[in-house]
Amino acid sequence: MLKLGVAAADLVTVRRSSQARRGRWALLALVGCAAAACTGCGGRASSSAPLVRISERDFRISAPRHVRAGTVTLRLANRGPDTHELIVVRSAAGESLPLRSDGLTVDEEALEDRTATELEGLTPGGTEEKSVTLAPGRYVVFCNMAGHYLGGMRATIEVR
Ligand SMILES: [Cu+2]
Repeated sequence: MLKLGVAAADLVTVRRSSQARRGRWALLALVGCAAAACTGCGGRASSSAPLVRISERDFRISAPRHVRAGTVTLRLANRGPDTHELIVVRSAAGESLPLRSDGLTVDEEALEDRTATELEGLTPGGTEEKSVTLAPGRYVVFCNMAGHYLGGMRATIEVR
């Protein structure tokens, strides 16, 4: 787990501090690290960038309403007890995001060209950081595990 974390740090700075029973969550953590490496194109977390703290629980997201435009470090904490993820997309006021045909998940592919970043597979008790540069505008952050967006795991952030 630690070795994987270091390897993933080449692409993205990932800090995980899962207090969950390690055996049970080892596989999920592995998947999480692999996913973090895949989405590493979002860039390295910068220590000088303002910190934006976001926390997730079943089933809601706590995020600041306003964030200053520019490069920030997202610090995502999963207060569980479920596994969660976070996707950041630009969104018009009052817009509901398009759903896939399953009726349970947001159609991420349809939002690809306005997705700022994503953090995937965060296990309960874990935290993860990722750097992202946000242009001014309105953003929706949400979790796209099946049913979680509809269950209330979404929040709006105004970047200005
Ligand atoms: Cu979720």
